Amino acid sequence: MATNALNLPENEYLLPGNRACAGCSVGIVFRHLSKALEGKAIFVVPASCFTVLCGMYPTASVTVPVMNSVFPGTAACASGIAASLKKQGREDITVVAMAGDGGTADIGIQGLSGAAERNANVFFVCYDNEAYMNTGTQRSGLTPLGARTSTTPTLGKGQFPKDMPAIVEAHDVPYIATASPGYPGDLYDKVRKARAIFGTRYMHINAPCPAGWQFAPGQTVAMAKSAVETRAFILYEIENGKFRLTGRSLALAGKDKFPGISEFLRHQGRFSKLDEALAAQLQARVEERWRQAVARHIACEQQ
Ligand SMILES: Cc1ncc(C[n+]2csc(CCOP(=O)(O)OP(=O)(O)O)c2C)c(N)n1
Ligand code: SF4
Ligand SMILES: [Mg+2]
Repeated sequence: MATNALNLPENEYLLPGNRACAGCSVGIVFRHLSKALEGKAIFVVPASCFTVLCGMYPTASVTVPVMNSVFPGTAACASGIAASLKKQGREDITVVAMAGDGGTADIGIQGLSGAAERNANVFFVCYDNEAYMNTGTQRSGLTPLGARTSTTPTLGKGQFPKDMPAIVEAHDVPYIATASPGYPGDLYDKVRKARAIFGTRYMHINAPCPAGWQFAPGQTVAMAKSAVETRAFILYEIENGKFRLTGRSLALAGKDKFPGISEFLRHQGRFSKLDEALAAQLQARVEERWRQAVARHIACEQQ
């Protein structure tokens, strides 16, 4: 049975109160991730909003071990810890490298690539808030086209984001998934699955950020859901090369009418200058990526 708010286990590894902004989605992500791992995990974290959320002993807000690593070394540190745990016969502990989009797709990408190529026994989680938020919303390789950031202040970013799960897939790793704090049951179930798999596992999580995207803190979950409803963010998993739409995205595959991308973006201050030309460019990309995802889902089902 799929996990939902009613049958989610009560164990908690996130303590009340932390230094993240009000309404930050990263706490929702960590809460469900750590529940699924039953706290049996060591986290390796580069500088990011998640470092701030975790805090420092003795006022840390999480009850799992966290090692702060240098930016480019996240996956390498995690690989070393995994090797050490193997030596000690403690492979029941999951090593989670958890980084933001900057720490994954830009500054940490070579370490991730090396770990994935070696199939190191590491679970790499990218929470994608779509900019370098911790240092004041600079654009990253995963910032969407047209989003205004402190380094793209007038016209917005001029490029589409990298397709990070596709980059990791090119390394032939055993498990890749996307997830959303708007659908924590789906996230939880995917972490449970990833936990039981040996090798490099990669999860890409859409992480709405009230401060950087400029929306009201109470709208975080609605924003995460809207990303999936408009198909700006697609929920799927790739297990040993087999692609499958999951959760709400699987349900949407049977529909032929969807809210437009501007339904999702018009509530975000970073897109306050969204015009028809930009909306059309973004919509075309959504349609193309959705078409590819549905076609791949059907093709894999028929195999
Ligand atoms: C090698 C290196 N470059 C730059 C920095 C400065 N820095 C600290 S946090 C941060 C932003 C990280 O962005 P992201 O990985 O997306 O995480 P977020 O802050 O958005 O959670 C940067 C650039 C650093 N600490 N080390
Ligand atoms: S800047 Fe965004 S991601 Fe960072 S703590 Fe604040 S809401 Fe969370
Ligand atoms: Mg970020």
